[in-house]
Amino acid sequence: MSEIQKMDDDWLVFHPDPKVPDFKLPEGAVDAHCHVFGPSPEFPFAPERKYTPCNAGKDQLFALRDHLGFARNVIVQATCHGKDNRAMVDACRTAGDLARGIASVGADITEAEIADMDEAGVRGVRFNFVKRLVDSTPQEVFLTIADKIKQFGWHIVVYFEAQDLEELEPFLKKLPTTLVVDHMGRPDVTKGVDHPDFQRFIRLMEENETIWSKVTCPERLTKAGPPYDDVVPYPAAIVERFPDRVLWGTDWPHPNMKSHMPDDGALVDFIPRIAPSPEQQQKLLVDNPMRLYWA
Ligand code: 0GY
Repeated sequence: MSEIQKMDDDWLVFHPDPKVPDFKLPEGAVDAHCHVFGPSPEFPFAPERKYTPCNAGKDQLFALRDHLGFARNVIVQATCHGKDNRAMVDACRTAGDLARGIASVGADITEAEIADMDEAGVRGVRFNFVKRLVDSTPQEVFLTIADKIKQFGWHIVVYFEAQDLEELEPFLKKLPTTLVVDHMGRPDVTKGVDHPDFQRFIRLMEENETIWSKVTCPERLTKAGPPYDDVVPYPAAIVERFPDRVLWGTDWPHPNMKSHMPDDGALVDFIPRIAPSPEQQQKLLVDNPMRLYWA
């Protein structure tokens, strides 16, 4: 097996040789959270980026999809490309019906630009509130964008950390589309599922039927490391309570991972630990993403 490499600023390059998963994905499974980085110089990274990733282009993503046994991808615009969606859109166009995209846009986005991305397979925008990844955006800007994209039937993906939910909640409730929360709102897994922070997130989903969660990124949330035993109770609780509003993805190529680089095949093997029944797996991996992105 080739060795995992380090980037200059200490974060790791994606796993070069992931295992074939032991868990057999259901037919038509969707990797609903992954990215493409470059390759630069064809698709340069944004000047305002907070990190510079390795190149990880569409061909490598599609090879991983086939290796793991997925049928489709949802490619999420990463902050290192800012609002320049060309790499993501190009990957969607290449994949045709096998990929959908989530873009990052400004309030000046035009209807023609949205229509063009829609035609390429983009189905939503991402609002990022994680301070280490982006400079803060005024709420009016997000509301303007939301107003423009809702006419296309798009939805909004939001990325925030658990400690920020209390302050963000009133704003999230103003957004007029389905909301998909990245990585369960990043719970602190040392606190336990009964902690008020995680219970706030559960209550948010309970009270708002338009809010979905990606039950993703054990490798980011863990303190214990692989096989991520400390993370299991959090996604398992969400899948159990909200089986029709959950999505799963690899998060390949795993930006900003410094502690360890996950084996993507081992991440797939994590799925039956958080969604034990075949019914839950079918909803999580096929029915839910197909309803949200392909209907
Ligand atoms: C993720 C998580 C991260 C990065 C980004 O867009 C991004 O740069 O999403 C992170 O650093 O937590 O979902 O890939």
